[in-house]
Amino acid sequence: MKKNVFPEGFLWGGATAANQFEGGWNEGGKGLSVPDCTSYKSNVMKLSYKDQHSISSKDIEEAMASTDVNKYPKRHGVEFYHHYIEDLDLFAEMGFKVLRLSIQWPRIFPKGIEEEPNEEGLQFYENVFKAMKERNIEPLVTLHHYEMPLYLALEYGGWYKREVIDLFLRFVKVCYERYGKYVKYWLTFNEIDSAFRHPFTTMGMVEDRFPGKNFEEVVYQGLHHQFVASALATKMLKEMYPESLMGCMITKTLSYPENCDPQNVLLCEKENRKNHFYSDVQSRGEYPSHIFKEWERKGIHVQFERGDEEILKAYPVDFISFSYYNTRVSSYDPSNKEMVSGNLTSGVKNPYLKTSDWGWQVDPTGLEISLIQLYDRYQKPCFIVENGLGAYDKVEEDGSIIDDYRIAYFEGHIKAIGAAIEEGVPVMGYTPWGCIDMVSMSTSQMSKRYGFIYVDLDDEGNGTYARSRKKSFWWYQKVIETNGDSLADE
Ligand code: BGP
Repeated sequence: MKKNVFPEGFLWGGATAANQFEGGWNEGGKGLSVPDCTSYKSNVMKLSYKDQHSISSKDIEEAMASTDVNKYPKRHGVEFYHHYIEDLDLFAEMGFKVLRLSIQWPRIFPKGIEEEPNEEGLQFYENVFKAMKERNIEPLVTLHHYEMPLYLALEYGGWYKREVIDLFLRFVKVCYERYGKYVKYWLTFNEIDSAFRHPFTTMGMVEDRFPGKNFEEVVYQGLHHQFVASALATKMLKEMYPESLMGCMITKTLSYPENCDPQNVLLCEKENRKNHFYSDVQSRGEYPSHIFKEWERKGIHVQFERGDEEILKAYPVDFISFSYYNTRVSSYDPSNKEMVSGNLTSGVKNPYLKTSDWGWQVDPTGLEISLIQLYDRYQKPCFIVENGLGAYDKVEEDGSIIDDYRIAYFEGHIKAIGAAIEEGVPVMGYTPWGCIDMVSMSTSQMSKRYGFIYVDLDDEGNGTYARSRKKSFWWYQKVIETNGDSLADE
């Protein structure tokens, strides 16, 4: 990589989500959130995908009756709620220009249906935004990062009920009114495409609560409501803060064909197109025709109300944000082939790639391809709002953590971003996931660590929550200080 590749004002920083980071699950008037009910299973790595992620009404009842924070680790997160000054100081020391964080809906509207917001919850985020301003850290706010009030999941079938759009917009309006002066960059739904991978967390939907219904149709209906809500939240932002910017957020699951057999290439094309369906709706403002064809084939009916299509068209997002962890291989005949998993997907192993401790395939070049693909498709600026390596870290006797594997991972991916910029892609910024260790979304483990900052806490909830700097902390500090030039060739 050459010097001076990253533009002036490039937004270097890190990414978090309240449900994995914040803790304070029953403090400050907060209501129960969907992820407060996802449990840690000590044998999680041995379980099948289905057993890792399935949730029933019975599991939820059990969770509601329990005050255990170690069985439900997202309840304690890493206690940002009580450590936010210390954490923001550490981010500022690294030189962060931006911090991605989410506002938990049930902290502001505990059940989601109240007429008036919960002042204590509002005040908490206001304190955080003020403290960020004092440290010159720009917020990038996700309005919905798997954090629907549990009440709505149980009483409304999550996003299945159309009324939820209005309830969400009530929450969004309060956020804009109170925080609009601090926040310029917003995202509506985190990884909106995860609706099918984990409908409970993304949509507040539990399959056993829809007896006799085609659950795929139910999820598509909820998704349509989220698309409409996203466009209306964009409309409201433009009316209240015309200078502010709204982004969509997808999981970029780039697929490669297994080989040049046209059948594999065709399948790969279709898989990539399916991944782009979500950003197509949010950026182009219309459903791609292949989705209507799919519904026709499957006999799926999704109810559109009058005006929905106009709303989607009139209020597309300003920029394309995405998470990027791994790539996939499309094979029309996957039998007898080695399989790998990654970010709640699985596929055939790519022989050219190494895998992480959790079996996710590491592929920096795929990030350059993804940026080129997304920019060519939408011609809108791109923002990588999640990327990182979940790994086991070892604390040495002197307390240091030598995470050279993480440094190597980031070096490869940041150079790939530089290469995409050299190819003409406008990239707004880069916020590595879990810039401080936090509870894993998929496995609820603490041992799956992504951070530049270590948090003393284990999978069972033992630890002091003390923060310490890993070797990558100073490495990233240097990258930011030199605007990426520390990685340039001599
Ligand atoms: C994304 C989610 C994050 C996050 C990350 C890493 O899909 O948006 O919330 O946690 O993946 O996944 P995990 O924590 O399961 O390793």
